[in-house]
Amino acid sequence: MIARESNRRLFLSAFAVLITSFSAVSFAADPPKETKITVTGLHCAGCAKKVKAKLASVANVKSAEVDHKTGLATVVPVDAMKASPRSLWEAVEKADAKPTRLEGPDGIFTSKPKA
Ligand SMILES: [Cu+2]
Repeated sequence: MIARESNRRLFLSAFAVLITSFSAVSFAADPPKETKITVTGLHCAGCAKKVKAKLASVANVKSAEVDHKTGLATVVPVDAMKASPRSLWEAVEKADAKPTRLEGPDGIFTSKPKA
């Protein structure tokens, strides 16, 4: 009885490991659709709103959220589309803020992307 219970536990934990590795693989194979931009120079909610509006007006952008406290902007593209990292970077600059890092489907940038 005890042996059978521990076998069951062993089976369940092996199963859990299998499921975990499966989800890790599918996560790694699926690049992020969102773009995260680190922005400096956001002093208040008004600054964040300005950046949000500029980001939302970039082609293929569905929505944008900007948090002035964390300095993080999150941009969601229209389904199956990609927003140009360069255009997003420039949108932040046009809102009088300074992007320092951009991470999205095209990679990680710490200076203005070329495309
Ligand atoms: Cu402000």
